[in-house]
Amino acid sequence: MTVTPAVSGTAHTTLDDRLEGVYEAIVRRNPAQPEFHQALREVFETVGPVVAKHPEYVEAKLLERICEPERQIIFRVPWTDDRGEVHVNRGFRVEFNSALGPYKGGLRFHPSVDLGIIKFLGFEQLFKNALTGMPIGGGKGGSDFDPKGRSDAEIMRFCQALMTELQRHIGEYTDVPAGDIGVGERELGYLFGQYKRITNRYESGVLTGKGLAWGGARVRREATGYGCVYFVERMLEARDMSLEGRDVVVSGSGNVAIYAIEKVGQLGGRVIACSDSTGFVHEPTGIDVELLKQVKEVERLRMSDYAERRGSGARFVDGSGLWEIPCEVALPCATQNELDGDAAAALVRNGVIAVGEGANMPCTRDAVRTFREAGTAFGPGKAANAGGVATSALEMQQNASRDSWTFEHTEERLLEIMTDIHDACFETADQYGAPGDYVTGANVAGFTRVADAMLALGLI
Ligand code: NDP
Ligand code: 2IT
Repeated sequence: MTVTPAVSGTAHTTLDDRLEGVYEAIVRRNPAQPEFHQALREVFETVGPVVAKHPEYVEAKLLERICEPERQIIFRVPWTDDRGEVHVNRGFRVEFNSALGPYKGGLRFHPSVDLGIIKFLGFEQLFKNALTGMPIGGGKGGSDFDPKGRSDAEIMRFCQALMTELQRHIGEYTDVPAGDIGVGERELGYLFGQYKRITNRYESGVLTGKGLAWGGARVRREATGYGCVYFVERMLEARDMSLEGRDVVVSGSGNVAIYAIEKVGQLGGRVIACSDSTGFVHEPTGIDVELLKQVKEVERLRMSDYAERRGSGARFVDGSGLWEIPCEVALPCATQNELDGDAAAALVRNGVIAVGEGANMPCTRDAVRTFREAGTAFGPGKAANAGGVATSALEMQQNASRDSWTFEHTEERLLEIMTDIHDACFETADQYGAPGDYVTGANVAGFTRVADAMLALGLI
């Protein structure tokens, strides 16, 4: 499987008339949700040929139905801080689509969370989950709660308050949340503890990303970052290249970033920079991933603290500029729209050959266009970061059978799944006349799986 790295001409910028009308109507009906519109637009720009080939999709108003979540839940989350002061946050769970299985997707705690953010994430999740080939539908949730600077006791009380309402909407066969930004093993523990208390059920399959001692699965913690690097390795292989000896820049320093950095090292590459929301560390000899885990996961400190501990070889730079560091592979693993057109142009100018979206929609539309026109191997998030949710589905499988797999076996399954996703995207792009264009491949393959299941289930 080899491809010439040229996808120019496939970077669609206009919508078919038929789709334009549907898109405009959805935007009018969902005002002030720019991230949701952006995610919709990207899918609409690539599924035109599928819709043209399937009149039954048009007749059944599949697009209109897929873009309307099955259920959108918004609720009050009152909690008290350590001084006894009362706070009121907003909780969300958007149950987007259950044609392929129970709603599945993470919970995000970040002050920027609003309905539009959760809807964009839920919409992406739906197609991502379909691409995994596992029996999971799409959903997403979270809160505008800001965990930064909060004590452990405050985090626990907030999680308990959120779950007091969320518990009535979720369940092993209904909706299975997991982590995302600001939600990791600690938060999932408090959430699971409260669910268990209220329901009086040890229902392991209601959440994924759990700790190993209480129903979790090996490799879930590593899965998104590892999976993203496997996906990039497959894209490089399709061009007769590999990660070996390559300089890589990663954004973020959270769950996805840390394990992407670890896997790049295992495959012979070198991560020379990573970041947090305040700035980045540039370390030309390579980020020390064990120290990074200690600083970020154990001590919950900042990248500036990492640089201080590393000494003179590592330089902390306040603010932006991460993507100006010359590298051959870029892995945006922090948040949406963190890499814009100018950053993409700088990366292309400096000779980037592959980009894998570890985060959800980290590249702006301009950035994606720049990469596609330059012929950069570009792995969109719904394909490249699907390893996390795929391993969540493996966790559900282990919970259902009360089994616990080894690290090696689980990682092998992850590798197979990422390879299958790569191949499905690659082959679909080929079939639709856009060789090497993983954006078209991922959107068309994901959309078709959801659309066919919805058709089979009647008017849902
Ligand atoms: P974490 O909370 O563990 O880490 C998030 C990282 O991104 C931190 O370094 C954070 O820096 C940085 N970040 C967050 N918001 C911003 C911002 N507005 N500007 C700059 N940097 C920011 O989250 P994850 O690693 O779990 O998630 C990262 C991305 O990956 C998200 O897009 C998420 O949706 C996606 N994802 C996560 C999966 C998972 O299994 N966890 C699966 C698939 C995708 P700081 O600490 O300074 O805020
Ligand atoms: O964006 C994502 O895929 C996640 N945050 C993980 C979802 C999950 O259910 O494991």
